[in-house]
Amino acid sequence: MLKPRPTATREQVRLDGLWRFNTGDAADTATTLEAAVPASYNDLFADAKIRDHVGWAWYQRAVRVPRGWSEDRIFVRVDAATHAGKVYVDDTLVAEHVGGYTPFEADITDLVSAGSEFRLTIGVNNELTETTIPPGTITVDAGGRKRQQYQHDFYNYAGLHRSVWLHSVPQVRVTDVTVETELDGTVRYSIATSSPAPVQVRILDHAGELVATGADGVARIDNPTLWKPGAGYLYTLEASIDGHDVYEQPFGVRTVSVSATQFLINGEPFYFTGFGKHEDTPVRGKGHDDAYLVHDFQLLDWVGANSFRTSHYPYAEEVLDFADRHGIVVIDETAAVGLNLAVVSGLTGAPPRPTFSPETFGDDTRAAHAQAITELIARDKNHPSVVMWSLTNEPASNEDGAREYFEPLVKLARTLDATRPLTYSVVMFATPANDKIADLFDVISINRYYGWYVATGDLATAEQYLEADLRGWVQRFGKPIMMSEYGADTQAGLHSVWDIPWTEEYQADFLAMHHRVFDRAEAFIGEHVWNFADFQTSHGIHRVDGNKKGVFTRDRRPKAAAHELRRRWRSRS
Ligand code: BDP
Repeated sequence: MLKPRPTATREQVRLDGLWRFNTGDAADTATTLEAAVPASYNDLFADAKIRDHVGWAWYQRAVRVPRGWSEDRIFVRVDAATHAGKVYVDDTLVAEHVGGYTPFEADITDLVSAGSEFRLTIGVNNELTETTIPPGTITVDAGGRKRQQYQHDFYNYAGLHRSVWLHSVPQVRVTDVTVETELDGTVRYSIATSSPAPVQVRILDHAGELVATGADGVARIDNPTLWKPGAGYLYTLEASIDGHDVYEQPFGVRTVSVSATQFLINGEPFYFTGFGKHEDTPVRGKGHDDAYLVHDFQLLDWVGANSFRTSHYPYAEEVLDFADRHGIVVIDETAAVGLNLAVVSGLTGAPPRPTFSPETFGDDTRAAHAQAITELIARDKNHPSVVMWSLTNEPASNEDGAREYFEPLVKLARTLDATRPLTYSVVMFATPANDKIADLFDVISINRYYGWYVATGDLATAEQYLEADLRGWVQRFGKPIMMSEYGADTQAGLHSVWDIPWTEEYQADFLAMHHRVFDRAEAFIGEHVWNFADFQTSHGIHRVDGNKKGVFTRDRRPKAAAHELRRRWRSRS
């Protein structure tokens, strides 16, 4: 789906700000509550009923259509309604969408008119079930109240997490653009239109100078400036339909591939340094915030990180646009986190249920997962910063049924995008001996907590476990391997002269131990620490006001480990 962009033929109004808000079965025009957009609604109000609400919540406001739009088609676009959304123009339902981190839109031209006002209502549902991505379970307690459980630790924030737009497009228009590049400057593109129409293509450089024109789906740039990690040079593909439309699609000239045990960007070996992140800040929850966007990228640069993973869902498009411009490398993940019922029994002691079965995660879950992959690739395919798709985090890839579940999804992702490698993050219980799906993927990304959940406080034993584990994957699969999660909860300000878990010294020593092992490992292509910053979680005895594995606190102050990482990563570049 094309991102709305201002061009000579297209205009946008961003509908961010304060909207009337209520929870319940229907929008309530008498409500006195107002909610900020974009933001999660959970932490805005001092009301536990709203914070713990399970079901629909409603946002409503008046919108005036700009006077000059009478010849255009008019759309409402919702960048993210987590986890499902319904859009009404006055009393007419115009769009419904399931999936909390990808955009959807509706053509509302026939219901509104230029210069006049209408009532825009958006319902947002936060329920997670066995057929949503991510999955969860809803129970009803003794008082008749719905309770939400899920298999991931981060808090189930909900609401309008990203911008809502009113935008105009011409009647005859470009509806999709796909760009693929080669290092010699060959640009292959395909363009879809709303009705058959000839499309002219021009390629402009960063300064807006014409550098190539397209014919039959190909354009050639002489001596292209490549998009590189650390140097995000962008061109623009301008697609126009004479007399009707112009759309401008930024892109970078770069290639990505995997060869034997290396990860190559522009044919050169790339080593990932960085983090698994979250979209998570105080008060706003998962709401996108440009100030945190800028600051987080400043901190990535300060610490010497060249990359991050969008754990555990697609991030706001603004984040990827920023990464494109600044040369930060991204592993782009679907919201398929928690396809693992053994994790629940590990935490609660409940008898294990098989993860993949018709009663648990079966065909309907897989259909939702396929939709999540399709929408992720459709949205993010043109971002040069995105070098790999992560199809899922920590599934039960060691259990029966995993291969049958994942094989069609891997095939689907390869059909939708043949240019990017695929990976998934491997859970602790899945080992080189019992994992059933790693051979289907290009890169093996492993999440391991030796020295934290296993061999807690014993870094010498942890070091042996880690080394044996890494060696096992290389021996069985012979593919590039990276560490997609390793980390230790750390209370900022807690210190000790001994290796005591939760202290800042322990986190730093824990990371140093891992780095010694990585530096000896074969086929090893990168290190992503868990996590960039502390983040909010659901309640539980395993967390104290959230997950504290951040190298930065939730308000982005460095712990001692951040300085350690900075010494290591900055000396590499
Ligand atoms: C891993 C998950 C991650 C958690 C982390 C942890 O992938 O989302 O936050 O463990 O326990 O299993 O800190």
